[in-house]
Amino acid sequence: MAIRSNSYSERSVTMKLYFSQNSPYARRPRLVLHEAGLQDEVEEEDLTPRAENDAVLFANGPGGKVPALITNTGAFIVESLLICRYLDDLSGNKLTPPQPEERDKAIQLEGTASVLMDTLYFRTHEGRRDESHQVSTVKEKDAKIAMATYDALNEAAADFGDTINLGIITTISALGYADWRHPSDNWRDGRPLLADWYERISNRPAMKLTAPIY
Ligand SMILES: N[C@@H](CCC(=O)N[C@@H](CS)C(=O)NCC(=O)O)C(=O)O
Repeated sequence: MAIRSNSYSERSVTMKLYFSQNSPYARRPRLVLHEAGLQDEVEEEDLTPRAENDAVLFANGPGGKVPALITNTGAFIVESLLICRYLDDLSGNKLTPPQPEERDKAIQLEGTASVLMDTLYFRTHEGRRDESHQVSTVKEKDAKIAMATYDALNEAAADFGDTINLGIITTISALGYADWRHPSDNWRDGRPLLADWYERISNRPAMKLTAPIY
């Protein structure tokens, strides 16, 4: 598999972020892009991974997944966490708190919310397998992790205020996905801090623009 060559001259070409509207992973870098004000530097293209779009995704790299970023040096970067870091760096770290304590708290939050996103995503896929092949202990364990993660996020929400950072962005992406794919988790129940914060933050234009559609 050929990896795209570095044929672009630096800063001469707008970067491109491939996304799919309902991918929680793709929502993370999209939120970074909009919250850090990088709209003029990075163009977005909806490339939902399905057969007709595979050619573009696979032509650039072996994963065939969104999100993916083509940089202005021609590199093709995958993995939401890396793309978020790349874009934040480009913005002059607008979404990373400068103080060590706040920065570390934001990274801890990002990790917790990443665990939630993965566990929700895996549970969705386990649930799609033929009933006879599903492993109930896997689904139960993932559901238990999700519940513990919602609790941890509720506790952390006491300090969220109206701050936007990479941890907050991952939290929004994971909870938006939970509402879509796992509404029966009822994550708001007994977690008023998280529920109230989410209600408020969801009104921001970037949150509305990137919310899953269903
Ligand atoms: N670890 C990756 C996960 C990306 C991922 O799984 N993306 C999904 C969409 S939510 C995808 O492109 N799936 C298409 C496929 O697997 O064919 C990340 O953080 O970016």
